[in-house]
Amino acid sequence: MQRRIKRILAIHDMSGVGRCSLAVIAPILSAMGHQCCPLPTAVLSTHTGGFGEVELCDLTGYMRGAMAQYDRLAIDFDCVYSGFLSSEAQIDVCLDALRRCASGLRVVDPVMGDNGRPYRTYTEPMQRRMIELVRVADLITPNLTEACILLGEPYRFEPMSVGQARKLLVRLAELGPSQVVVTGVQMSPGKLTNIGYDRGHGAFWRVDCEAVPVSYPGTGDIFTAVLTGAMLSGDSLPMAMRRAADFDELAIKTTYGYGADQREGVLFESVLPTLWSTGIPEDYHSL
Ligand code: PXL
Repeated sequence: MQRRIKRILAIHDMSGVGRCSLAVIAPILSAMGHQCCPLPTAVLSTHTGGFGEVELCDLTGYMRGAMAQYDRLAIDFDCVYSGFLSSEAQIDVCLDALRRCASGLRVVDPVMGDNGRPYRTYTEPMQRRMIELVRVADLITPNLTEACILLGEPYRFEPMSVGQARKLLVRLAELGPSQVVVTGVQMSPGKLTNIGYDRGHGAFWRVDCEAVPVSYPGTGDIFTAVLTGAMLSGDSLPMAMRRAADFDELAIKTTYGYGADQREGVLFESVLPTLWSTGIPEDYHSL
């Protein structure tokens, strides 16, 4: 049955302060007209990026129970979208959820780290096993740090040529997903570029954004949420990439303009209404 409102199982943590994961993904997907069904991996007092000791309650057992109930009720999803995990065992729960969504959109944001460093809760086995989720995904959205972890390569944040960018995307697609987007790549001075590959169409894409000299937590979660919402609404991959980058860029600039505390994430609430625009993005280019 075609649902009028798409139902998305969003597997991510719920952090109380710091504007990341489900606290940004759920309002974004709702604003885009979709139903977000949160499957929280953990509840945290804040995200792990700069607030010191964090209160974390792992929900692996809860996740198993919730999925078993969805099974009993034969509840299906138009999209399963996984993100921040808090235990290695959650990889198996996600694998099961992704496999059961064979006719829907399977999105894996392999959240593991940023700026060349893994997040402190991500053990080496979790990093190694993330590839298992990538193998069953249709679309993945690593940042450059996560792309390097997936490919077992050292992280280098330096200008990338078109040839290097294409090769990176193809190697990630060879792991399984037919669509790959890598965020936060350096290709032109003063810009940050999101690069994409659609294996089915043999097409490579780039979407450039103005670089801001501050890095905010949660911007990757926001990007993947808008990208996923846009794909479910019928955008092409490059249109969805542009829509996601525009929203992120506007939220980042607004936050930077106010000089808000970096740890608090971006003031996406101020720009949320822009998601209601039905305009068709066009500022994307072949890579
Ligand atoms: O935005 C990624 C993210 C998600 N969830 C938690 C995090 C982070 C990044 O720091 O700490 C709990």
